[in-house]
Amino acid sequence: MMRSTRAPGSRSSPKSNRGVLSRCRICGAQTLKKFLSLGPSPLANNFLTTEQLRRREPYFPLDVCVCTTCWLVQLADVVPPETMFAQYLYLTGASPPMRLHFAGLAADLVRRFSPPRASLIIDVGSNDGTFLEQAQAHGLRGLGVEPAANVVAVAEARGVETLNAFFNMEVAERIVRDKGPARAVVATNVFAHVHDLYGFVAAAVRLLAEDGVFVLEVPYVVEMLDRLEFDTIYHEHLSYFGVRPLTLLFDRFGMQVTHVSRLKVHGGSIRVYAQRPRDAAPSQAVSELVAQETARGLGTFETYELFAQRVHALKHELTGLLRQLKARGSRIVGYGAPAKGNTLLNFCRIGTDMLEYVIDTTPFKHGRYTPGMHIPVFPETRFQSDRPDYALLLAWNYADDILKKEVVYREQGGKFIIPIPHPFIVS
Ligand code: JHZ
Ligand code: ZN
Repeated sequence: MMRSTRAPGSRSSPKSNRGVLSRCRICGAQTLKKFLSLGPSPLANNFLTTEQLRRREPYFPLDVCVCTTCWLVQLADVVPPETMFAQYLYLTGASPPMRLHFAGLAADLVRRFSPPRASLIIDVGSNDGTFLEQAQAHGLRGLGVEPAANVVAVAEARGVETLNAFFNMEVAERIVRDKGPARAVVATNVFAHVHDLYGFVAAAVRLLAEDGVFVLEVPYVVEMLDRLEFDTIYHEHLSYFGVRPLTLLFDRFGMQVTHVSRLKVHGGSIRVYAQRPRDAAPSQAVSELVAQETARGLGTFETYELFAQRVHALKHELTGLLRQLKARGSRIVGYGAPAKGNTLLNFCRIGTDMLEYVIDTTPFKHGRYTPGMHIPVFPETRFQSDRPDYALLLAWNYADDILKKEVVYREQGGKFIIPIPHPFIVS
């Protein structure tokens, strides 16, 4: 199903099954303007087995555009979703802070909307059922929709009923027929993965009861720009949302963004609530964030050009620091093997000459190699027994928790390198 494209640096024209967008995926205008190219890149979650190391790896362009009409930041290159999501190595529950986060989301839903007992809650892109498990603990009825069969098996094993499917109108119709309408449709860290945003929202609206609420969580583009989180750019993430483009999108469905709150997860995200207009008036937070986005320059192309310049400067700073440490004979490993780590490693060309290995808590990733740079991934125990001089914190979004967890390593002289927004060493 998946065809190989060019290797990095190769000049041959890319052959691939990808699609290239000429119109903005929200407003439809032909006003996409490229501001950053991260080069041909492998798929960020395509951790390779030893067997796959011997074959040619698929590479796709990783160019970022902004629509100068509605100012949605987006990728024009669309890798077919089956290529990325039919099997998925990321497990939400592998990161303890995410378990806490989703317990908070379940409590928030109950507090704000007081759903009656056994109300139906649909989680789209439900992964291993971490959120629905929490919703079920509040007496709600959960149903997940998840395209990756290997991940569905993990969710089912923890008692979360999950449909193995990509979410669309047909799936929504089927759920309404079999289970009735939903009190809430939740979509966390999946909306950015969706090429057909209109089809997705139409299906969610079809699924919602009259008084239902659509709850989205997406990484916030303002945080990406402010904190130089360029590594969150990879093929899975087709859109980088601000509040303004989201209000335009929901408006087309007669839905209103009624509240937005800012969250710490994934380097800074927004939780967005959309409802039918008669259910609630928008909170002040919605207009405040839209105004802040304009003040931050989100509607000006120079803002994005400046970001691109800062990304290139960061690459030089980080690789310079790593080279300096290696020249002194230090041993360095990678801490965490998040998808975004692979954007960072590939863009900065950091390979086994710099990092001996990376460690990660996700069993699916163990024994594999990072896409592109081919660094081996080991369980955490390797790090604990080995105690290298430095750990490059690829999972920088969990810095607080990881620095606490690794207090013994740090007390024994181990140091962390936090790569963004500026390389920073923590003893
Ligand atoms: P983490 C994910 O991206 C997946 P990733 C997805 N593509 C998405 O959209 C974004 O989030 C928003 C490990 N770890 O959560 C677990 C440790 O080893 O930053 C994970 O593999 N030790 C859907 O992949 C990785 O790090 C630890 O102590 O960038 C973190 O991945 C902890 C806390 C985590 O997301
Ligand atoms: Zn647009």
